[in-house]
Amino acid sequence: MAGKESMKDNGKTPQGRITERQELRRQVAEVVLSTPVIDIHTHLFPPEFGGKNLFGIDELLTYHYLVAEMFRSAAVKPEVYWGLSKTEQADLVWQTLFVENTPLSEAARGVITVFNALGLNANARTLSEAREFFQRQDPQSYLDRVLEMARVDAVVMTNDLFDPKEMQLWETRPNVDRRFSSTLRMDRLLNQWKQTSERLAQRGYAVDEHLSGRTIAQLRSYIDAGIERMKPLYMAVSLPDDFRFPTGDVRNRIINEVVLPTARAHNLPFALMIGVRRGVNPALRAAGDGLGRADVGAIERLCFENPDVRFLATLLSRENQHELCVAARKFSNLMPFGCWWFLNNPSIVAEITNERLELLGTSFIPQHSDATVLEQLIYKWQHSRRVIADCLCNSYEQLFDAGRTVQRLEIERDVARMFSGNFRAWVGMCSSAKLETELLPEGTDAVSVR
Ligand code: RAT
Ligand code: ZN
Repeated sequence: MAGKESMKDNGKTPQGRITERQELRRQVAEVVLSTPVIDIHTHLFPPEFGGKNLFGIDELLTYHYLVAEMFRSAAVKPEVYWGLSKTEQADLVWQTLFVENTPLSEAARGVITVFNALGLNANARTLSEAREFFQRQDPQSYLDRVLEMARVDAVVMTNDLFDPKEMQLWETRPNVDRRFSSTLRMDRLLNQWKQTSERLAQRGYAVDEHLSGRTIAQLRSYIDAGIERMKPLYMAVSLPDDFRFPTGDVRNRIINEVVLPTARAHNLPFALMIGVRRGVNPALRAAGDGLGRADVGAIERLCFENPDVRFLATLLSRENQHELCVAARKFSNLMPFGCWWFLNNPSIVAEITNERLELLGTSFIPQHSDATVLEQLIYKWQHSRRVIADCLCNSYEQLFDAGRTVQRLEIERDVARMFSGNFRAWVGMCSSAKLETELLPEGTDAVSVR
């Protein structure tokens, strides 16, 4: 290992520079496993949202990632499966993927990680012990425990302001758990405008399918009211693989005339999640979505035309990941985030994280959980942290080989930047000046996180 300072027995120089690979691996793992994270995209809700707060074994096993896998091994037709009760569905998934087969897939292994973390028997043949355990839990203290286990400091929800039922919940819940922040999900606005405009018109809004008359102004004030109520950190949309920009179609017009002006007016970033092909096999319902390769040129164009708007971007196709890194090198208003959905597998997370470290240093957000069920935070973060630690270690080792050692404080700074600092700065959770003083070790030059 490189480094001209004299080596101490413990693998560190008197200045705290780490000079042994084993010691480096130990310290990086320690920092990555213990640094609190902001989970910037989930589908979780706090207990005050009642039935939307999903936790427990039946929810875990009926997660659509597992349901898709179950259909590959069980001789059950989708229409029969959907007619079962949730308990029966969970039993079938357990029997199929965990008893009759070895749970080798990432989503199935995740359940095993959760069982172990909670002290449950991962070799059980039935779910009775697990069901008893989850029934005993008090939602509030259990939430505290799970967040602590996952070392998740803050959870960002996905909130649909075009869903009247969800909006009704917001009206009656003035105090949301402070660890949960909201985002405004724009899918119904941007992907189903015809139906959404009809529903809004029925509710008395002066909007129409062709965006004529007062439609744009009405949409702006509808969203402004949602922002006032929900105090979101950003706006977000999932888009199909064939999303193009600019085109002048109705979606492009709503982006240009409603979403981007709202982003400017409220200083809110806009998150683009591109590449999903909804309903490739509709019989599988939520498990039936697929993916396709997106046009990164559309993101570049949005960033170029709107230098005053901050964009977050995650792409579903593995083939898009390198292009996204290159686009981020061109546009400092673009923040790549997460290894989304079908990419959240160790081999692919490693590949993407290495690519991002090599092209972007620490100026990206390596992961989000996309958790829908509370306990998924445990496995998704545990699995991701291990991979990220390995990738980071490799990068530091390469740096050592090139002639530079790192200190513990530098590792802590780097991980804090990726796990929370980049996001905080992007959404204005605190000023970057504050971040710099919080995160940077003494005597190190301040580097802007933006
Ligand atoms: O990852 C998922 O669970 C997907 O089903 C979607 O929720 C996706 O993440 C999305 O936000 O659209
Ligand atoms: Zn999601």
